[in-house]
Amino acid sequence: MVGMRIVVLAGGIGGARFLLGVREHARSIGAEVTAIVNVGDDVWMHGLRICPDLDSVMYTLGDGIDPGRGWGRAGETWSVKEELASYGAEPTWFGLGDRDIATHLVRSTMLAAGQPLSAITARLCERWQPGINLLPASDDRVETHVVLADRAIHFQEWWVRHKAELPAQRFVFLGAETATPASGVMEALAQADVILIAPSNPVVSIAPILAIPGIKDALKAPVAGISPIIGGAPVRGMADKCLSAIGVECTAAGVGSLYADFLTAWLVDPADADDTVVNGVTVVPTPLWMTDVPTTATMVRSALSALEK
Ligand code: FO1
Repeated sequence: MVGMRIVVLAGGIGGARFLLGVREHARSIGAEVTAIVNVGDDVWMHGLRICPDLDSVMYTLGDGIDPGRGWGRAGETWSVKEELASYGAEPTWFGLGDRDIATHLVRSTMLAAGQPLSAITARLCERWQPGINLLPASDDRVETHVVLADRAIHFQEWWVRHKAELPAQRFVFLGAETATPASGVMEALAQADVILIAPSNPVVSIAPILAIPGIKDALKAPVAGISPIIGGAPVRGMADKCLSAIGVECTAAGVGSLYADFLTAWLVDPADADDTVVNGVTVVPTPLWMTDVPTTATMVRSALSALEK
């Protein structure tokens, strides 16, 4: 008997932490997990295709992540980065580690040979064994660019070089209109018993997934979202700067309103329980600090039980 099928929409660092808990809970109930991961952060750097969110999830679940950074490899060295800087080869502000570069070399070689990103990700996961199905949201190029007062820059430049301090007027997901869901994405959503929205950045991690035609309409199974905002502040990253850029308040209620038209349940931290109402959505107070994997697994259990009612 095939167990429950859980599909998770996720971004990078927060999404990866959440997926550790999803995998743990899934193992305890014999469920199968498919993560549909954002590709909007992806970027060409020094001739290599870098997929930060896919790599954060793959390294985290494969136990190769640098736990402090939440991105890149543990035990990293930076010789190539130093050599590139010695050549004055821009961008010097983006940290490419020597071990991490091997991932980008394998990916870029396979892209050059015409392989789709979903097949490349599967091949990389043969090594990392994440224990879940890992899918890019699209095999097409969809890139988040940030529109400033005088120009637009790639999300990575805004996020890493400028630490999201340049006022963003809006975010554009270049290529989204003509992109199609990656191989396996629509099947996973169609067969899902439940869908979880990870506590990722709603503006630059979840929105680019939903912007790919067909995906949002395919969220037919019961959907539980986990608020990335606790007590009016993002758990990690700079979601507050992204939310203000699109005129959404940095609260559990604000983010819940962004997902309201497809949410069944919205998990909020008890700190936000009293002032979170999302029309037509069941608000479920649950401790949301992902302090360790068992705690996160408990959060996942709450999300699933909220969908059983
Ligand atoms: N984030 C940084 O703050 N500084 C970096 O130099 C940096 C390099 C980097 C290289 C590969 C990679 O997969 C991720 C990297 N990140 C870096 C993180 C990345 O910018 C963000 O994690 C995501 O794009 C946002 O979720």
